Parts: sequence; structure tokens; C-alpha cells
Amino acid sequence: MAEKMINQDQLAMENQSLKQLLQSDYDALGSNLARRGIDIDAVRNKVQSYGVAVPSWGVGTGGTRFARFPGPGEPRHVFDKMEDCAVIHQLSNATPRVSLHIPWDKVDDPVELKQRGDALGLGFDAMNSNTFQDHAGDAYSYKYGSLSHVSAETRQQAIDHNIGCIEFGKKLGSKALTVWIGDGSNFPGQVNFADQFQRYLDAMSVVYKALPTDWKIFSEHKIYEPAFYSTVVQDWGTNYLIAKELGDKAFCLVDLGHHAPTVNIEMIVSRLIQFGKLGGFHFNDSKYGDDDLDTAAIDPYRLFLVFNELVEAADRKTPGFDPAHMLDQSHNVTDPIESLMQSAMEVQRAYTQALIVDRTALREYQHCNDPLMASNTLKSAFRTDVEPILAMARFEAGAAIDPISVFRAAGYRAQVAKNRPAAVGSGGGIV
Ligand SMILES: [Mn+2]
Repeated sequence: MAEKMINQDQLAMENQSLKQLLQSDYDALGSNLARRGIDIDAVRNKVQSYGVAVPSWGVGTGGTRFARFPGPGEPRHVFDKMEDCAVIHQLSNATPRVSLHIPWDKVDDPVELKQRGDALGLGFDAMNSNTFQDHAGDAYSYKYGSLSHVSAETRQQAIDHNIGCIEFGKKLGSKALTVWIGDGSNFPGQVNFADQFQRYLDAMSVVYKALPTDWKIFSEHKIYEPAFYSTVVQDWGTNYLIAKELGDKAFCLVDLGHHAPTVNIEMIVSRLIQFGKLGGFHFNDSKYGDDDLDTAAIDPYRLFLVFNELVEAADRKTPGFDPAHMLDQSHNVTDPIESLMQSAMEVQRAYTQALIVDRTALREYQHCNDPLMASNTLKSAFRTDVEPILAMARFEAGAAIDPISVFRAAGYRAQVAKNRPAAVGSGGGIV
């Protein structure tokens, strides 16, 4: 039995007050779905076993280029972060794993961290190697790049760091390394595109060779930022080339915010699935760029369309199809725990809506060239309010019918603020 951060009696009391209404909403939706040939309990079971990983950095308050406004009770270190992540999972039953960032979450004793995870009922998802910043004590700077740097010594340092992340992750039970680099250029002519990419590929192949047999490596593309003229891994095409060059354990990671605003992300997802290279996701939402807004805050339909591709691939029993699902978002004006719970539920909602798409009808409409009805088939699933399924899945797993309400009523934030000193200074950015 995992250690509980929120009082179970309080949780039970809140659930008790909502239980009857939930049951009646669930029954009503159940009969509606039954008319469409869908068994609501079967859908609920799938949703109940679905999980998305939370990023350790996400439980801290984020910032902008201009400033950061720290909130009360911010986690001081990875052990505090784990406790916040445990709250999210306890109330949502949707986030069983945490994705760590190194060096931010580096500790001397990984065994102690693993034990803390076990006690809190949390596992460890993909490890993230941060070579987009300098690390205290390192001999070389990443100012002009890491794995693609012109200097062999700097590249070696970045390679060693990535291998160190694998070694650390092995002790935690992680099975994947996510590599996102900030490497690129800010001026035309600053770098030779081909040489820079070749250096990256050569360095990545050294990291790849250090992967244990049951590990995967994910490369993550991003159109721009922190480099503003070119980035080494700028889009899914380059990302696919990398995964293809490296080998069978290499896959592409799709961060929803790392594309130009009008790009058809669900189609990228489909292509990567078709050619066996979809590694997983960083879920968030975006209005203009890599805004790292809460998942589905801006465009829930797009998230649904992504999940539509995933459910379609699972239905077709695509061989080796097992993408990693992670949140990756920044919280500047909300409580990070609330935002992460909300986003985990939004991801579950999109998954649930995709599960109730009438795929037989959709295929028929596609085959007889009926775009209007094909679109309506998707819309019909998207328009269905599946909240009772999500809430019932949570309730039956011992989580909260209304996670945000329980979190607020429990006073967790105020309680941890007493033990965790307020962060000082704004950590100002640039203006
Ligand atoms: Mn990301």
C-alpha cells in the first residue's frame, strides 16, 4: 500500500458526496453508448489502466523569458518533487510514473530515490539529459552546442553525461533516455548544417551503443528555440532520419508544442507509426510556439485527433507499437499540481473519446468518399461528454471523483509551504 500524501478519509468524504450523482450520470451515458454498440464498462477499464508520466520539473512554478513568480511550497529537491507527484497520482490515478531531468534531479544515492518512489507508489519513466545548459563542475560549456559541438572534448562531455543518465536510470528502473538538445545556430553561416548534423549523429551513436538491451532512446525534435535560426533536430523528418540511422532501439519523440502553429501533428504521428518509429509524446498545448501551456487548454480537438491515430494503431495491432506518454508543460499562473492533474485528465479524456469512435463507420465513409459523414463520425465521439467514465475510473481506483476540489480542500499547498522555505528572487529572465 503506497504512502498517501492526502488524507484518505477526507478523500472518501468528498467522494461520498458526489457518488450518487456520478452513478446517475454514468448510467445515462452507459445507455447512450449502448445504443451505439459500446460497452461503457469496457471503456472505463481501459481508461483506468491508462497512465501518463509527469515531468519532475513540472511540479515547480515555471517562468517566462522575463521573470519567474515562485509559488508557495515549491519543491526544494527531487524528494519534494516526488511527493507532489504522488499527490497528483493519488487523486487522479492517471500518473503512475515520473520522468526525471539530470542534473536537476541528480542525487548521490539512486537506491534511496528508488525506495522513495516505491513507497509512494511511483515508478520512473524516461530519463532526460539536459545538455542545453552548463552543469556545475563541468570542464566545457554548452554555449555553442553539446552533442554537435565543434569541439570533440565538449561532445565527449555531453556523451558521457548521457551515458551517466542511462546508468542512473538503470538503478531506478527506467527504460528509456530522452535526448533533446538546444544545439543549432542563430545566424546564417554560423554553422555548416551537414557537418553539424554528422557530429550529432556520430555522438548519438556512441550513446546508443551504451543502451541496455531493453532500453529505448528517444530523440525529440523542435523547430526553434533556444537557437533561433536553425536547430539540429528541427522537425520530424530529421528526427526520423536519426532514429533510422541509429537502429532498432531509437525512436522519435513528438512534443506537441515543437511545431509550427499550422502543422498537422496527427499526420506526423500516423507517419511515424506506419514506419515503426513513434517513440512517444510530450503532451502540452500551444497557441504560438513552444508555449508549454496545459494540455488541451487551447486545442482539445487536436489532442483527440492524435489519440484517434493511437487508438487506430492499437486496433490494427501494429507490431511493436508501445509509445511512451509524458506531460511536458510549464505552469506560470496556476498551481502546478492542479495543472498537472488537469492535463492528465485531459489526456485521458482524449483517449476515451478516441476509444468510442465508430471505426467501422469511419472506414465505410472513407471508402465511399463521404467526407462530411467521416468528419461527423469523429465529431460525434469528440462531442460526447465522457467525464462520467473518467470520474468513475478514478473513483473505482480509490482516487478522487473531483481531484482539484479534493486537492484544494485538503490544504496540501499550505501545509508544504510551512516546511519548504519560500523561493527568493524572481530568477529573472531577459527583457
Ligand atoms: Mn519536450
